[in-house]
Amino acid sequence: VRPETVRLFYAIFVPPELRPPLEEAQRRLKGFRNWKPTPPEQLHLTLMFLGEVPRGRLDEAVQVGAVVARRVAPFTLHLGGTGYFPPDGTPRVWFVKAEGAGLEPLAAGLREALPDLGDPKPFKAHITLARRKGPAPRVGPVVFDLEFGVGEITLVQSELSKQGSRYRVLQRFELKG
Ligand code: 2AM
Repeated sequence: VRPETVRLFYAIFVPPELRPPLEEAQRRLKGFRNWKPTPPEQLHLTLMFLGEVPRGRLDEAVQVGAVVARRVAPFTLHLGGTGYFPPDGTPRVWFVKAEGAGLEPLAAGLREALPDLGDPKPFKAHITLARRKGPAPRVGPVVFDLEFGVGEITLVQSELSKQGSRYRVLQRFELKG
């Protein structure tokens, strides 16, 4: 049976040519079984996590992606230093911070268009490098100085399985601004 809801998020994916430096940083986690690095092809920045959405609202999510993307111009995304969520206490996520002119307008536009979806936590632009599944030490900070051009955003379906989540790109939306 097909589930009645789909787990959705809007994202910006790291282009293949930017993966190697992130993978190099991820190698610091080798040997710590409880750190699960994000597979390179899954490295992304979440603009908005919609959660479980009724299938009947998929078209709406596609429309919203198109409308919001059309209003924002292509921009440069800058990747800076790493950090942990939560910042104090037991870390669950090791991330790299991202900055770029289009991020806030995209994140805000998507939230305004879909006010009843997602979670109310403020948007924090980051790319998850690894998730911590149990006891494992922190690693020292890494400071990247990487940039890439963002010309599109994507609507992604996340399928949860024992091996982790599988992402399926449902639609790409060109930025037009
Ligand atoms: P994260 O990488 O910081 O965990 C798919 O799950 C994407 O949506 C992930 O990038 C995840 O961010 C993000 N996300 C944001 N809020 C979420 C939530 N409440 N539950 C699951 N994923 C969430």
